[in-house]
Amino acid sequence: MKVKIALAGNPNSGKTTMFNDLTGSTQYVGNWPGVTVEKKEGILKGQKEVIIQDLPGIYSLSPYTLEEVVARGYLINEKPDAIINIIDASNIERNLYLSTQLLELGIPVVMALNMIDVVRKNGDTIDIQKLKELLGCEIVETSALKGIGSKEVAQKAVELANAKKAAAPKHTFGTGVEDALTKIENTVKGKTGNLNERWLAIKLLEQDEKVMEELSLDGGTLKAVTDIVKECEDSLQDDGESIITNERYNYISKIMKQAVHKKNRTQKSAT
Ligand code: BGO
Repeated sequence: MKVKIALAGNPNSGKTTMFNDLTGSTQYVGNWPGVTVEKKEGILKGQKEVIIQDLPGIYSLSPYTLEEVVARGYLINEKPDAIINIIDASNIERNLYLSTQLLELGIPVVMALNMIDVVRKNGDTIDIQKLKELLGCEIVETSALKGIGSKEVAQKAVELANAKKAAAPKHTFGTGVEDALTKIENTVKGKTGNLNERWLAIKLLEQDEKVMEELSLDGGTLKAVTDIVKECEDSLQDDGESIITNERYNYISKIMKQAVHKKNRTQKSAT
């Protein structure tokens, strides 16, 4: 049986470099159906049964750009067996925004902490053990440019895919948000097709139009969800999308404080 592994990350994280390293000359290039966004697929070197699906470079799984819609559609509908989330470790704070969302999909995730050569050259350090603990996924340090770690990250993804071991995200939102999410999950239970219920609840709290449109809930359920969202928005005095976004940023700041040590930051604060 074929194993499908998706390669997801921000633009400029080194995705193309890693994809080439993993697949060599076995690439098929086309377009995603109905759009002029490039679709690249390849076979993992030395492992004929493993397909690597390169996804468009994205910053988030929101529905605002064509690339986001394509990448999200693939992850949600095709459900790859595992995701390699490649991040530019020298820009970790910005890159983690997408990671927090990928971890919520209920799919096994391994993070490739790419550009680790740049991190080391800058004199910065990342506490991998702490990062694993805080994120709840496997992490491999890589330098796609130098061919370091790519094989290990792919191997880890294959292992997780075979074990069907979904990421166990450690992030929880604030109590008010978690309460609303649980209520939404209970309201839409049994009406979500094969979509991950927690992911869907987050999207409904964000009032994600594309998800609402595709899910086409009946009037009663939609009203119940809208009431829960409104109650949460009123009590936190913000709109659903901003509430979720702000909480993601707070979580990322906590990760930065606990797991990332920037040499320049220390120098600045010492003066
Ligand atoms: C140029 N380490 C380092 N140091 N650089 C890396 C690594 C790594 O681990 N991985 C990738 N790069 P893409 P997306 C470039 O192209 O794979 C570099 O968008 C240049 N080009 O070589 O394209 C990689 O697919 C001129 O750099 O990323 C590339 O995700 C001067 O990161 C860039 C300097 O990689 C983006 C760099 C003409």
